Amino acid sequence: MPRIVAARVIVTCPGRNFVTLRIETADGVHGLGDATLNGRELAVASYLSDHLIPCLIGRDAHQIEDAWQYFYRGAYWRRGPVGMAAIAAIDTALWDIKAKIAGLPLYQLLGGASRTEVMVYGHANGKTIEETIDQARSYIEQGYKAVRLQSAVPGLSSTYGVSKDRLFYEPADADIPTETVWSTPAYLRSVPALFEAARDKLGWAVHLLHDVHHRLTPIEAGRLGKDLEASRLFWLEDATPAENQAAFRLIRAHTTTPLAVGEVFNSIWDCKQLIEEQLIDYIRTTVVHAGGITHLRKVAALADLYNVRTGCHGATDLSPVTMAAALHFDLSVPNFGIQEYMRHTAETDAVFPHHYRFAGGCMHPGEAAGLGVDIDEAAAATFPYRRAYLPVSRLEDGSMFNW
Ligand code: KDG
Ligand code: MG
Repeated sequence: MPRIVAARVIVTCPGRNFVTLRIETADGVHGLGDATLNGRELAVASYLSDHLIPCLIGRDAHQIEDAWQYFYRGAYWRRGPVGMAAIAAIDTALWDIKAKIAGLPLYQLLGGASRTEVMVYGHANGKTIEETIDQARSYIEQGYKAVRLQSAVPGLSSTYGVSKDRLFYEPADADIPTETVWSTPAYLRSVPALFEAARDKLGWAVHLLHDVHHRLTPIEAGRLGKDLEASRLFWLEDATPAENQAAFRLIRAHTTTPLAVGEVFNSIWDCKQLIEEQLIDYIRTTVVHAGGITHLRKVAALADLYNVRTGCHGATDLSPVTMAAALHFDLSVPNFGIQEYMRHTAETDAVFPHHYRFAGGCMHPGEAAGLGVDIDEAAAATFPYRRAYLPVSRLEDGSMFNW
């Protein structure tokens, strides 16, 4: 058996923080797993180093399901973003090792390719509708078949999803959270106009997506979905916070705009009702935040029974290790829908050399054995951890709101 003899956590900040688990077997095979939880990175690093790694040493690296069950059931305290990101990192690293030992790209172990490539969507945003549409046009020129549109809300000093930088969007921008102000009425007035103009200028061949980022109540979301129906969105994402899964019945009753949810979910239990009642069209859970490849495959299998497709989260706070793992998953899973793709910076790409590639609006994980991604530890060591938080959000009267 490939016995696990060493495991350690590498924290690096090539522009933003990433937490990576590296597991090694007695034969010198190593595997990587992403454990990054934006703004709470060191909590996962400590959970792994102080509590899970000591129980990992000596185990058979091939027993992936058993390791998953051991750390999930064995904790007694189940689920939660910290614990599930740590389990995800172990699970991903063990799949990487198994595929390397087999000498195959991971997707071959997941049933093989169900498609030749994976459709991704890019992020177009701007301070005005015109700027956002111009940026969408440049994505289309690069071959993208799907683009997410986010435009600054008139009257607000900042809007989530709208970057300061032309190429890269990084919301974790301060060592104490930046306070932002939110107005739902201003937002609801602005979005339909954005999509009407986008259809007018960009036509109908491109898929358009939009992220509400948990800012609405169910009835507001129902109204927005209805207002956007004529623009035929690919999806409307995270319309409301989804702790209350039943709330989606109300949204569903009012609109045929497809709904996507789940980037913050960490287990199948968070989306069980949403899927079983067909309250959503796309499930956004991904490898790092939902217990790794092993658990994500169970989410996808449940979703497949109810015509729900996958749409994995792929923001820049998910490291290239998650990106690679997600692409192997996407290529293999029967009910794949779309994959989010936000480009990492050149520094991040240098720390995590990888085989995945983009061409013509689609991606492929490559044919290297394992995940096809590594970490350059010498480069990683030159970028020490820097505390960085996502902003927080308040309503105009000062009440705390959802960011
Ligand atoms: O860490 C938070 C980001 O991952 C999130 O704001 C990005 O909503 C997001 C998305 O859809 O990519
Ligand atoms: Mg989102």
